[in-house]
Amino acid sequence: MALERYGWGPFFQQQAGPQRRLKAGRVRLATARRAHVFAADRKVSVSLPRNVGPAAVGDWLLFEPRRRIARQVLLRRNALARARPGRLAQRQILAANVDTAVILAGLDRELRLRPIERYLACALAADAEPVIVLNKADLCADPAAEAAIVRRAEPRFPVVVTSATEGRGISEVESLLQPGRTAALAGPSGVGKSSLVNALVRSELLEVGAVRAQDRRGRHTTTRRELVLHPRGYLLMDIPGIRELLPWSSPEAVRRVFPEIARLGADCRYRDCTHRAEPECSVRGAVSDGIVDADRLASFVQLLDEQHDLERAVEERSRGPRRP
Ligand SMILES: Nc1nc2c(ncn2[C@@H]2O[C@H](COP(=O)(O)OP(=O)(O)O)[C@@H](O)[C@H]2O)c(=O)[nH]1
Ligand SMILES: [Mg+2]
Ligand SMILES: [Zn+2]
Repeated sequence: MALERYGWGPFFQQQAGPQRRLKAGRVRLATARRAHVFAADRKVSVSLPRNVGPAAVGDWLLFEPRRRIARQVLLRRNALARARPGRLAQRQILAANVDTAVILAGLDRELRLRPIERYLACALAADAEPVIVLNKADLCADPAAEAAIVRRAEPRFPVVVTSATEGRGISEVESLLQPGRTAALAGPSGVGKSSLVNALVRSELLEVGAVRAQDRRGRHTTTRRELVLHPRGYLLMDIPGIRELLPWSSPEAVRRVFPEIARLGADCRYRDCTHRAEPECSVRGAVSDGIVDADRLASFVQLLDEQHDLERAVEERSRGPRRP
């Protein structure tokens, strides 16, 4: 069926049921009141009534074809999400129904593993397959050495070196993407997400902004999250403009980002060891022995803290406002 090109499958079919009155569409981009969707045979813009609720890019919805009104946003298989900045307990969906999380870093500056770990916490919480892309290889003296560092830190995930502007490594990225499956591009502003989408589509579909020369940070040019169907059949989602990512993840998913630390933690003297100052901490022991990187442990501890805070905030919120 035509909808399968856009990632439709049994999970959504079951929710839609046998009815024929409503049509299904996948959200390409959305505002609070409207969603632009891929329907079976065309692109449609539909209104989003308040009772239907908000839709995120990548969501499936059912709409009345004549009146172009959405009637239901279908449950999503998964989502990449973060805590809304300044509102800890609120989840902001970055991309819905994602198969592959393409996590970008820029080789035009000092390599930082910490942001990659944050995006991994999002991806693994969603059970999306991570792919790490090191872009702007043309601005780096030794991209292979940088890639080796990332592969050593994250041996489980593919690491691809690209230059979106020079077309390098693009086919390797493409080899990791499959027809009917959705890849979301995530990473700090200015690393080249839109450029990579462009390089993959080989046309200037999205506006690409110039990096400010003095600080190399990208301008926030893509303010919309748009889903694109590539001629080869895979779907691409550009997640724009994230300055700081507080992953909407879980302590359990964070442990999966740092499996070697989680494993070592089982040997700590205290079951609930935070690996900070407790005696007989096997994780800190491994840091002393040079087996675990101290910064990586600090990152683990911080991400875990954040997720515990998040859990508490959500729990408090669900209990409602406190009485004086
Ligand atoms: N030299 C170089 N510049 C790049 C590369 N990829 C992106 N850029 C530039 O970096 C800036 C930000 O790119 P953009 O795709 O908008 O980043 P985004 O914010 O992640 O979407 C633009 O000026 C791009 O031309 C690359 O591989 N090499
Ligand atoms: Mg962009
Ligand atoms: Zn410990």
